[in-house]
Amino acid sequence: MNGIVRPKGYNVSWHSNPDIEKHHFGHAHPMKPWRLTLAKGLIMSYGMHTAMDTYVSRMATREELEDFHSAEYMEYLKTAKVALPDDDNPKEFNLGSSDCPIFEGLFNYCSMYAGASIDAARKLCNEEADIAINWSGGLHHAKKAESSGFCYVNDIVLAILQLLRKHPRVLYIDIDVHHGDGVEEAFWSTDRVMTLSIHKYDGYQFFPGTGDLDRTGPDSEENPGAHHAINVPLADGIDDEQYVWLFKTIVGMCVDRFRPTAIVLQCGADSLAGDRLGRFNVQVQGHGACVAYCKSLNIPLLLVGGGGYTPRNVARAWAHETSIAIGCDANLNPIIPAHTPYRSHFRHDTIFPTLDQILGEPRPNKNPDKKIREIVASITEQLRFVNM
Ligand code: TV1
Ligand code: CA
Ligand code: ZN
Repeated sequence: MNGIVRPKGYNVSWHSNPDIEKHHFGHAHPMKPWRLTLAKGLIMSYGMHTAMDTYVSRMATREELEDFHSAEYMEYLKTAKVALPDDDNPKEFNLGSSDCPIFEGLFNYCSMYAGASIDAARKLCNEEADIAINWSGGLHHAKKAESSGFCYVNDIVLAILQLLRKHPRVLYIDIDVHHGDGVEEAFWSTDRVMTLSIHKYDGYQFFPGTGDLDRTGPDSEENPGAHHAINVPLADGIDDEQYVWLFKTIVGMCVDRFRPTAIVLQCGADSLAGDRLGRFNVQVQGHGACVAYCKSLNIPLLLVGGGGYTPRNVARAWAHETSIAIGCDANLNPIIPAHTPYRSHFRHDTIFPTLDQILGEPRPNKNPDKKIREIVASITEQLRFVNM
């Protein structure tokens, strides 16, 4: 079976729940929890579940959710009723917008993906796992009392709050194509969390419209969180070579300067080529190289999902990244096993469907190397203000 062996003395925990996958945001909505079913099918057909501690995630409690979110917002989220299309929608807490619809089972969906991230963080705190994985999490836009950009509950913030009980410093890294604004804002005023987001930024249009290079945290004498927000704004079409170089260079500098004792990596797969919403040219290999680099730092690592709107490519990336976590990536046959559920979804043209080849028109690369080097220079300067 593809040579999957459990690594000795190294534990990976995998947190998932099939109930999460059954929710629907609505007919035309790009967020499809079903992509998690596709990813799980791939992970299991390769036999990777045998090399991990697997947990069926539970629902987060109200108390746990209110570690970050306001009680009023959580009450509204729990009782919000699915609106009829012709209803005059009040949109309290931004709920019921086209991005954040109220759908059947919404509160259960939110509690389950949050419960999985909280449990995953606790596995790291108890040293029961070296890497903990929740592909259903990573919903980085949610605010204390507001849903935003397909995100209702911020499982990442909740997980980092768990890590902070034990860990003095947490580095948050976000490779989703969108700016990780909700996590950045939540830890805006503390020097115990450094946030780093790489994303598409065009000044105004691309969601959420924030994340320019000079957004580094409120700069004031009294604020310990000043300079602890790092933003890497990019243009369309960045390729693997530039992306992976930038990632390793900047994460390397942040680790040297900040010395995190835990890392949370949001692995949003909408930074891949061919994504329905994203505009980058990153391949499964390049996306995975970011995960491999974080693993190589030998710091407790939490992997969460995030965006990703071309389901077959999301499944490819997260299956590949699961194999990197376990350390069996080199032993995988790139041809997707014959018994994989929904295998036909991975087929393109006449060739055998493979794990790492994604289909997508390459987009013209609008990122000159000079610009990439200027970003690194600017962050180098910023990090001089981070004192440990
Ligand atoms: C319903 C049906 C909703 C079709 C939303 C794309 C849709 C989008 C839809 C969409 C869509 C956005 C905005 C809305 C500004 C707002 C999980 C007033 C084809 C982490 C969230 C992107 C990304 C939100 C989430 C963005 C994540 N883009 N079709 N909505 N308007 N919203 O631009 O970071 O990946 O697009
Ligand atoms: Ca990002
Ligand atoms: Zn995204």
